Amino acid sequence: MTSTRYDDHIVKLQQVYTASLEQVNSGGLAIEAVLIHSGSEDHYFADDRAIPFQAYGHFCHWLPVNQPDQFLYFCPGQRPIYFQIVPDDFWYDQSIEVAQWWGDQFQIVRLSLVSEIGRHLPDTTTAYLGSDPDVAKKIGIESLLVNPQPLISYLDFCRAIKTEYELDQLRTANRLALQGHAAARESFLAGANEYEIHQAFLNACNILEQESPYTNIVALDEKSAILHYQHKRRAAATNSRVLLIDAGCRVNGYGSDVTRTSVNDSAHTVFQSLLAHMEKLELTLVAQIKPGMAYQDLHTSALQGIANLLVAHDLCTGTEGDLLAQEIPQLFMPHGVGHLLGIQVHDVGGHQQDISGASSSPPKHSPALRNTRVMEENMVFTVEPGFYFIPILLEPERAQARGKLINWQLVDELYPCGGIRVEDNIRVIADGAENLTRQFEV
Ligand SMILES: [Mn+2]
Repeated sequence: MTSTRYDDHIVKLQQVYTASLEQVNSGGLAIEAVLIHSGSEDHYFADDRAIPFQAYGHFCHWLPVNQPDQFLYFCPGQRPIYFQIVPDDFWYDQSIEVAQWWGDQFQIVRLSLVSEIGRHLPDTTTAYLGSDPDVAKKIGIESLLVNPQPLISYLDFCRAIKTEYELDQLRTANRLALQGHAAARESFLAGANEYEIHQAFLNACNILEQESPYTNIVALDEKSAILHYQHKRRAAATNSRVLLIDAGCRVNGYGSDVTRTSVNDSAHTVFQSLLAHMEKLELTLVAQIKPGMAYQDLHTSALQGIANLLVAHDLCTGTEGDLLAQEIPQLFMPHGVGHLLGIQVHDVGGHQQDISGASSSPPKHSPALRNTRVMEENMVFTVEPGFYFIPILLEPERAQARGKLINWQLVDELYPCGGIRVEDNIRVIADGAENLTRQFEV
C-alpha cells in the first residue's frame, strides 16, 4: 500500500533530517529547524507569462506538490508542518488537492500570502532551503541561515538512496514510459515523422508535454547523433531507418529516464548489428552491478565494450587496448554511462564523496561522467551506453595520428544512421541489480 510506504518514507526523512542537523550543528552551526521552499514563480522578461514551474528537489522529497510558494517546516521530534499558500486569484486555478495518503502526515496551515508565514512559524532558529533568498528575508530568516552548504551537502548525498515508497514511484514511472516507448516504436515503423512519434509517446502515457521529467528526445536518422536533440521535425518522413527516443514519465515528482533505439530493415547492416550488440552490452553492464562497486568502473567497462565493438565491426584497426589507451571509444561515446536518478533526472550528489560535500571528480578521460559514487543498496541510477557517429567529434581526427586507426569509408557510410543509446533505470540490491525498466517490457 502506498500510504504505509509513504508513512515509512516520512519516518525515514525525519531521521535523515534529524541526523543532518546534529551533524552540521556539531560543526559549529546552531540550526533547530528547517523551512523548505518549493520555489517562486518566475516570468519571462517584460512579460506576464510564467516560466513552467518545477519545485525544488528537497521539497518534492517530502511532498508530491509541484506548486510555487509551498513550504515544509521540520523540527526534530515534532510533526512536520506544511504551509500551504493558496493565493486569492481569479485568473488561475490555485487550488491544491490534498490526498489523504500524504496529507495525514502533516499539520497543514493554509494561508493566502507568503508574508503571513512569519507569524505562524514556531519560535526556532530556522534555516531556509530554497531558491529565493528574498522570500527568506520576507519571512524573517537571516541570510546566514539561507541554504547553509553543510546541510545541503548532507541532504544531497542522502537523496541517492531510495525508500520503498520512492522505488514504487520510480517503478510506476518506468511502466508508464514503456507504454509510450512501445507506441513510439510502432509509430516509427509505420513511417511517422518526429513530431508524430513524440505525440504518440505522450498519448500512450496520457500526459501533457510539460508533465514530462525532461524534454523528449525524438530523433530520426542522423539527428540521433545529437545527444540532446530537441526538435521534432514535422516534415513527412521519407523512409527513415533509425529512431532514437529518450523519454520518461513523472509520478508524484519522480521521473523515469528511458532510451530506446529502433531500426527498420533498410538501415545499414553494420548499424543493425551494432544495435543488437549495444542491447547486449547494456545488459552485460547491468549484470555487473553490486553494492561496493565504483560507478566509474561501470563506465570503464562500457568503454571497453565500445572498443570491442569498434574492432569487431571493422570500424577500427588495432587492439581493444590500443583504442582505450588512445581514448578512441570516447569519440563514439562522449558521455558518461549514466547518472543518479530520482526527483531530478540528473539527480544531486553524483560527484560527492560523502555527506561533507567533498567532491569526487570524474576521470580526465571522461569529464562528462555524472556519477562517481560507490554503489550502495537502494541507490538508483541509469545505465545508458551509447554509440554515435558525430561529425564534429570524428572529422578533426582524420588529420590526426589516431585517426589512422579509424575506417573512414565505413564511418562515412554510417553517418546517416546517427547513433544508438540504450538506457534503463537501475536499483542496486544486496546481490546485484533490480532493473526498474525491463521488468515492465512486454
Ligand atoms: Mn539518462
